[in-house]
Amino acid sequence: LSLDERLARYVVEGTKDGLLPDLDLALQDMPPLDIINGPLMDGMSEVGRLFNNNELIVAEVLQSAEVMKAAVAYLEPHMEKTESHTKGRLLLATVKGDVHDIGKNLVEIILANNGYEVVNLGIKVPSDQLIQAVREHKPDMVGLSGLLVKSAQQMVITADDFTHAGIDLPLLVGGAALTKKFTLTKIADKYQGPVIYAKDAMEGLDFANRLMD
Ligand code: B1M
Repeated sequence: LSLDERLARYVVEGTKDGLLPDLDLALQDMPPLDIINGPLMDGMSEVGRLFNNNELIVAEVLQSAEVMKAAVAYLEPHMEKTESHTKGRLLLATVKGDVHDIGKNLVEIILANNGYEVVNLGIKVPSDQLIQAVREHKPDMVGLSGLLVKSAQQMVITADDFTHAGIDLPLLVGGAALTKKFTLTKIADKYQGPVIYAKDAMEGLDFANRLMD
């Protein structure tokens, strides 16, 4: 197998045997983010496909998620960073009812490495907790992640709750079940502030940079 195929296979098979030496090899000619967005994400897509076809069970998907997390944690120190946290503060969460956090944590790593202070509230975060955290941490923007179809709906509810709480901070949303169209119609419809859809963590960073400029 090629190196890319081996990296994807660690994720698909949920095994870490040999993962770190292969990540070291990959680091010799690829930036860490390309390793994540390329072979590791290919592996995760395959896991999603197999799970969808009932060829994997939740326990096996969890193992794959552990491998992905271990790989991201190993690659993180190799990413380029700016030293200061001066560009702005992002409050970040996976919405209520959703436990998926790998994409959210990637957003945290990428923004934190690029000069943002990130307050990560974790998973399954309901709007009242978000509203309280906005008041406490006074962020410059709020980031919501969610991978389930029902999470997209939960973002609409959260946007509506924000509006009723008088919050109009820029809202950055992302996750597999979301689309730009859903964001600009359903979510924006309930929100009094700007809403931005990011298809991946880098796009999230681009939007954050544009907002803070
Ligand atoms: Co689940 N899961 N899962 N899962 N899981 C999906 C999402 C699913 C599509 C799989 C499938 O059926 N093909 C499906 C959703 C169906 C739907 O609603 N459309 C699904 C399901 C059904 C479920 C359960 C209901 C299964 C069950 O229990 N029967 C259950 C839900 C539990 C719950 O949330 N209440 C469940 C559980 C799990 C595990 C716990 C086993 C595990 C998650 C572990 C964890 O996160 N700690 C898991 C996993 C790993 C997946 C898949 C296979 C991979 C997700 C992932 O981590 N991808 C996923 C299938 C898939 O997506 N192909 C699937 C890698 C990650 C880097 O990508 O998070 O998309 P992602 O982030 C991307 C972009 O979306 C974007 O940037 C990232 C790339 O740079 N992004 C943002 C994300 N958030 C952003 C925020 C931003 C900006 C960009 O700004 C704030």
